[in-house]
Amino acid sequence: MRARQWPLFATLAASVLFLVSAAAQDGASAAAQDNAQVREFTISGNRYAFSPASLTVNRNDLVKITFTAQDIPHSFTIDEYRIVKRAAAGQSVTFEFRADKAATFTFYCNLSQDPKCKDMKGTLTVR
Ligand SMILES: [Cu+2]
Repeated sequence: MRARQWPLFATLAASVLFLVSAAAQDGASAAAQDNAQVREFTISGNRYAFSPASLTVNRNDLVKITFTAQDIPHSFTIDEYRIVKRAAAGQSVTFEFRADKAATFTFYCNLSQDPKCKDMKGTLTVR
C-alpha cells in the first residue's frame, strides 16, 4: 500500500469499527426488550359481563385482544390507553396495543343504549 493511501484506509477502518460497535449496542438494547412478549386474549362480552374479567400482562408486552359481543353490542374501553373498541351483536373486533404503562386499569363497556352496560367492568393489570 502506498503511503498516500494510508489516511483513506485509516478513515475507512475507523468507520467500520464505529458501525460494528453501533450495531452491537443495538443488539444489546433489543436483548433488553426480549422479555416483552406478545400476549393474546379472547374476551367475550355477554349479559353485562366480560369473560375473562381480569387480564395480567407484563409492562411492554404487546397485547392482542379479540373481543366478541355475544348478545348485544358492547365495547371494550380503557381510558388510560385511549382504547374504545366497539363490537356489534355477534361480532368480533381484534386490536393490539403496547402495555407501556404499569398499573391496574379498569376496562368497561361505554355504550349507553342499555343502562346495564355500565355494570360491565374488568381489570387489566400491567406489572
Ligand atoms: Cu355493553
